[in-house]
Amino acid sequence: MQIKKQFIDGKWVYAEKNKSREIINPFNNEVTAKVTESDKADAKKAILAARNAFDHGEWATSAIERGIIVRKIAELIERDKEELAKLETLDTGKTLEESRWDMEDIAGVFAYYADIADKDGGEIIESPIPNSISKVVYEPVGVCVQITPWNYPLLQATWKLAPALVAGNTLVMKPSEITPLTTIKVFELMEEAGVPKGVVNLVLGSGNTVGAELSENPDVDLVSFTGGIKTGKKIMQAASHTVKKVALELGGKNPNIVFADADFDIAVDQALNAVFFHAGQICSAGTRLIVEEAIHDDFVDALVKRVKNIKLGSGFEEDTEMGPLISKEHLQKVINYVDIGIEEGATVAIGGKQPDAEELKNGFFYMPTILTNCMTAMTVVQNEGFGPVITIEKFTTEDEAIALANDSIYGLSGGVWTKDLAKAERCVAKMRMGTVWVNDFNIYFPHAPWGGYKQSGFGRELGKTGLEEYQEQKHVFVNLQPETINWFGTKEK
Ligand code: TXE
Repeated sequence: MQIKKQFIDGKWVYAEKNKSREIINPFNNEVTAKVTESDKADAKKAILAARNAFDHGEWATSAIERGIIVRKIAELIERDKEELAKLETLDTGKTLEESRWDMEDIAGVFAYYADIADKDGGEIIESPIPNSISKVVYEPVGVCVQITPWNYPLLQATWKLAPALVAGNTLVMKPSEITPLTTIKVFELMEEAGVPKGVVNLVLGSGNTVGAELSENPDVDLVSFTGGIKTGKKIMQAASHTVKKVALELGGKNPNIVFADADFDIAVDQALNAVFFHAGQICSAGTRLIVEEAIHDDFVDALVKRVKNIKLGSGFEEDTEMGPLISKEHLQKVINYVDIGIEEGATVAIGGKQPDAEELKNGFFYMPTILTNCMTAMTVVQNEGFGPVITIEKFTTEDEAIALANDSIYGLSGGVWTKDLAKAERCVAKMRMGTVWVNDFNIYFPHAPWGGYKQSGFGRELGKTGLEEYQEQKHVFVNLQPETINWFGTKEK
């Protein structure tokens, strides 16, 4: 099996230490690919290449040129989207249908940033000082490190790559060591699109070695990270030594509030969609269902009835609705998580174990699970499980629903289901989350910002704010009629 290489300074190269890593198909535990295993030395080389390209290259000079190249990347992704979708399913186990949606979104994000690349050249400010010009211009931050997770490997990479490129930065990306395949392919496409040498660099390998070097290296100006909260804290600490800019998206435990006056069938249907895509491995999964007492029992019954029919299997099979979890280690984490919930008093309404089916035995499958009788203080309600698990809590008043929803260290997203839009607006105003959906869940698009309150992180991806993350603002003041001030040393001693 040919070993896939890293991309440094415009060249595909093996890692210094000549080690490699096997990439595992989570559906059957088989090796699908081998990739070179980068180390700290490779990270340093990649940073140096990005530094040189930024300090001595031309990438930052023309926003129009950058827009043209980023548009080309969007077109190439559009051209190769089926191949990319298959690769993503192979790597993550998610259904091909989901991977296809991801690729549409990914091409759309590159296109969105290509569109706005040259649309904001800065602004003239009304100067309070006569005969002067005051203007604000936007400049790239410099060398950006981008560390991405395994759940939406290419989507998360794109949310970082597209704005960073459009803003004129150079970068080093490190995808999750377990899902690098689509990111490798998109680096090939960026090369084909004509991104100049050294502007984009790709290192592969583990977080503790490569990731740590990238986060602390003094030649890096910004670290953008999507992943777990523990790793986010380490990165923030490592980056603090040289006061790098940091942007963190650290997941969530997202409340989904259903009022008794909501459209029952739609709310049931969407409560399932909110969680079970990609087996619940979504930072914004609505895993914390908060249901008004009057409809609680009927709601649980309706959910269980639907969950019974969810078809587990290979992401490549057309009738599969849910694939496996990403890895053996992650499966074990989800098993322990549900077990703790049961010990703490939650009731398993359905699921709560691995499936028995023989054909799923080699994969990392866990059954879609609903836990009732959940209380806010429970670990399963507070911690992000990142699996196909819904916890259900009850409420009786609007204030109680909001208090429950906000009782979390996280604040990424949440949902409210009601036909009373005034009530929805009252809830929205009090919910401490970066995104709140009313009568919907898990909707995102390139134009709107994405990111968290509280320990879900800081900074925003997507939208105009996503571009601003990668820009410095420079105030330029030009005095058109300079005069002496005569303050220092004018009085003879
Ligand atoms: O992610 P890590 P893990 C959550 C989810 C999951 C938990 C842990 O709850 O159960 O995080 O998952 C790199 N310096 N999310 O441990 O470690 C690593 O190589 C620099 C939420 O698999 O956060 C990978 O590229 N980098 C989430 C990336 O960090 C380091 C998505 C993410 O891995 C590093 C995934 C270090 N010291 C998991 N250590 C979301 N927000 O969407 C690791 N990495």
